[in-house]
Amino acid sequence: MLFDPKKIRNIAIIAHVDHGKTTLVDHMLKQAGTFRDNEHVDERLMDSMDLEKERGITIAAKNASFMYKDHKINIVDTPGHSDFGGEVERILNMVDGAMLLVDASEGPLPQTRFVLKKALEQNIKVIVCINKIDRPDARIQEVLNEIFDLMIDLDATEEQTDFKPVFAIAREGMATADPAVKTSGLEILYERIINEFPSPKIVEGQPLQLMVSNISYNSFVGRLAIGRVVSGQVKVGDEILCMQDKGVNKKVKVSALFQYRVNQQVPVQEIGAGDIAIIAGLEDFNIGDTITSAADPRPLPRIRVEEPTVGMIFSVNDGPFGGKDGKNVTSRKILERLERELLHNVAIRVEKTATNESFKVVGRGELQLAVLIEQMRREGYELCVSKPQVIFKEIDGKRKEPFELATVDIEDAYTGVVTEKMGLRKGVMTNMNNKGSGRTRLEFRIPSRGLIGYRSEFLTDTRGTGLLNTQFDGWDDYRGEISARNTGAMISDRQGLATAYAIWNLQERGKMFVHHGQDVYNGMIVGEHAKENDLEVNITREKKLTNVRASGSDEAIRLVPVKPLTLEQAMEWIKDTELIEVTPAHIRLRCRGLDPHERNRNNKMRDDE
Ligand SMILES: Nc1nc2c(ncn2[C@@H]2O[C@H](COP(=O)(O)OP(=O)(O)OP(=O)(O)O)[C@@H](O)[C@H]2O)c(=O)[nH]1
Ligand SMILES: [Mg+2]
Repeated sequence: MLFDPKKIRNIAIIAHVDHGKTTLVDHMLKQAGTFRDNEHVDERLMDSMDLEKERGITIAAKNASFMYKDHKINIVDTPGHSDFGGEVERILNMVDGAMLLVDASEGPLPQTRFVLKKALEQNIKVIVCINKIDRPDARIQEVLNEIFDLMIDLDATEEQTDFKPVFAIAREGMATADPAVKTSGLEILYERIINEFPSPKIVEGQPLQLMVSNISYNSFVGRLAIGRVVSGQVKVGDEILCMQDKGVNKKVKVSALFQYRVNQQVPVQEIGAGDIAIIAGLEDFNIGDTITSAADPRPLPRIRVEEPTVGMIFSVNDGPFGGKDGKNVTSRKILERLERELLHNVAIRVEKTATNESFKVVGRGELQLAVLIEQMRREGYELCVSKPQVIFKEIDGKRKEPFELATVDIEDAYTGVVTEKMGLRKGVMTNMNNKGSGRTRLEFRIPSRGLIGYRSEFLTDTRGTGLLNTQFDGWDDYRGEISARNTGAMISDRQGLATAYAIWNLQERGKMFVHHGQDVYNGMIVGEHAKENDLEVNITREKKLTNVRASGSDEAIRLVPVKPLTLEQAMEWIKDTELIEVTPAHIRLRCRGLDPHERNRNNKMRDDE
């Protein structure tokens, strides 16, 4: 359907992680009367992927659309976690306005800075919304000042810094111009969206141009390209040209068209300039491609996103249990899956390695890679992955490494220990702000390398009360060695079943990873040795039976309960010489080389050092 572009608003919701974007979008859709009164609507409707529901975070940007009065509002919910920053960067291409949400207590955090910077760079109109004003620790005026300072810091124009904030309690679906006055809905937010965000800019009299900014899939028609129609219009049956990277052009016919109604894709016959189109018919395309008229093709400039900073080696599971519970286990299957990921994940790259059995996957952060591995696991893949490694660069003959801006928010009592640990990891404090409420905010600039494996230690050090946020902050001189884990591994020296008796004997020497009755193999890591060196152990040992009963009662076997390691815990724990074996049913740790002779050689080398 052709819609008057003046009545269209294309907007994105951007913020730091957990500041309430998805919750706000929920209420915006509901209050716009998009559901029947008795219709069941899931909470955080837009977080539709399984992993999003489980983790309570948004991973992929998603479109929706609703009507407010006679206006059509196309809205994109974006992820706030910095590892998924690439999603935000490409989405800003599709919109003319961005609603910046800021938590009334936490204030602007690293990802707030990142998304605001990207929006300002693209000259997108920003409306500031202070959310969660119901929090007992809300500090609205201070947060407003902090946002102002951030804008100045990012070289915002006078017009941009002269913002008029909205205040909200997204969870209650309420927005207000005055935090002291409660309202009963989001009226003011809708009004500001249609009055302050511009209608889409349209180049008149030009043929069809659309940049693919998002990708979706429909089991009837296949892969779908999503983007804003910059000029012209598109109809079912049209001949279009998909202009790809490196000058590759493909001519195809539009087989179907869809538009969003709330979060559903509904078929339409034609879509005009300014609106968001979902196009079927092209199988092979990528984010950043231009879809344009076949008769008069005109490419749009490609989007560039920030470079990846962390990589992991993904390889075939060549352990003795390989193929036991996965259905996709060959290197060919793994490569196919990774190539499929590249089609919609702009922030990930796959590089070949010296062998055909492994690939280097690079991305924005450990969480992004962990999510990919977790998805593959659920799809029946088996693989081994290495410890995450940062990517080094050579600039003017000097070795450079990625840095992060780490913001920690902790109880005053923990500033000592956190500062010390950050220092060991080559972090330099750049800011300290005692909020006077018993909590302190510290900022560090630290090599990304130093942060790998630090999160769980940070949580332990702050008794689970600390908040740690990081944001990529450019490349800088290599800062030298950073010491790794200072404990060894307990390595099973044979295949068999772990016994309670053996675990009971070993558990005082460290932390166990396996439980009684679990299958183990030669070279599998069954526990953490509290000392620095690795320890070869027989975890299958049975208690010797004797004819003579001991005079007293046998010592009771009390086992410390073992929680299976999660993928992320495993990623934090392992060293370069170790691997994580990932299968649909198990996360195991193992030595890189399973040959015991080789292992002994390596151990000797370590002892000599
Ligand atoms: N107190 C309070 N909590 C809120 C409010 N809005 C959202 N929350 C809570 O904040 C948490 C995060 O909300 P989400 O909507 O998932 O946040 P998000 O910004 O979409 O998070 P990501 O997509 O992962 O970046 C949830 O537990 C919400 O219930 C609010 O106005 N007040
Ligand atoms: Mg969300």
